[in-house]
Amino acid sequence: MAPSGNILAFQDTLHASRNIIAVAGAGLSAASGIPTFRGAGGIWRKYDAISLATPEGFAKSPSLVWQFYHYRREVALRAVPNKAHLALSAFSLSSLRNQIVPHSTFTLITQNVDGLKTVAASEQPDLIEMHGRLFDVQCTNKKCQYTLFDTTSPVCEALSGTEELVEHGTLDPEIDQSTLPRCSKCGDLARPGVVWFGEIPRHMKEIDKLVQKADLCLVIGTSSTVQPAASYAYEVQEQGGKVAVFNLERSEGDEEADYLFMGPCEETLSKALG
Ligand code: BJW
Ligand code: ZN
Repeated sequence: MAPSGNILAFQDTLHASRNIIAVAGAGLSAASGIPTFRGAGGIWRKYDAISLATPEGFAKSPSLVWQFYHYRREVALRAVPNKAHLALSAFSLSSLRNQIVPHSTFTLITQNVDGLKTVAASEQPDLIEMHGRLFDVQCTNKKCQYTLFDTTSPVCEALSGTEELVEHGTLDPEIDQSTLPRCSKCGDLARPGVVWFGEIPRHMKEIDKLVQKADLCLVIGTSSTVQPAASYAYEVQEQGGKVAVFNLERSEGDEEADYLFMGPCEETLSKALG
């Protein structure tokens, strides 16, 4: 059966749910001015994912990868949460949510690394950043692995101003490694604390438990092309739960959803959760 776009029917399902998860992607932050990865205007249209978002890419050129992530940090630092973040923040507050959905739990599992949901509310034990965080600076030395949450702008002097190169699509491969971000404990080269292709996402055990008990999965602003996040909705449905997709465009597997709300999630989400 084709997914329903009926918001009242969705709200009936929402009210009857007990363990709700949301799986979010780049579309959640698009209205805050943070580019998505795929599709029109997506980062992977301009830059090669294998060079910039794999451990092998970093090993080959830490300089190129740091310029890319420095640029992304600067964009995220200037961004403010949009209406979709605010709707999720409000819904995550148990005092507000339980007026709509009594005795329920809610966890936002985000693939986004921009930290924007974190900025939107103060009380957030229910946020899982499965692809890490842009502002984590992580030691590459396996024996150390120290990670510092650091919002310093720029993250190091050598990267200052290189954001213009990124905007023009020309990166400088020549930046000396010794001037790139270093571990504040052991002094070795640091890397962005994000999860690249081929790496295991964060908090997998916690996520698996949440997915296994979820009876409703909201899929928000993700192309649902990257595993394992793309499979959570399917798993929830397999165990008898419901799935609602909020996306500007059609996304992978959305024809199987119970509900499909096409349009900017900053509009559709506030209506659906309101
Ligand atoms: C809006 C909107 C608006 C816009 N309102 N909507 C072959 C087959 C199958 C799998 C694999 C394979 N080869 C390798 C794999 C695994 C691989 C994978 O899935 N690759 C596929 C691409 C094929 N996955 C991994 O390697 C992962 N690790 C893993 O699998 O480990 C094994 C393991 C798992 C579990 C247990 C044990 C072991 C790691 C994946 C890491 C992904 N990293 C990145 C970079 C992170 C750092 C950074 O930000 O730079 O994560 S890649 C990039 O894609 C980023 C995103 O989080 C991720 C997902 O993208 P997202 O968020 O969906 O963005 P878009 O741009 O794709 O979509 C945006 C959507 O928004 C669109 O639909 C728009 O329409 C919509 N939209 N405006 C509503 N206003
Ligand atoms: Zn270290």
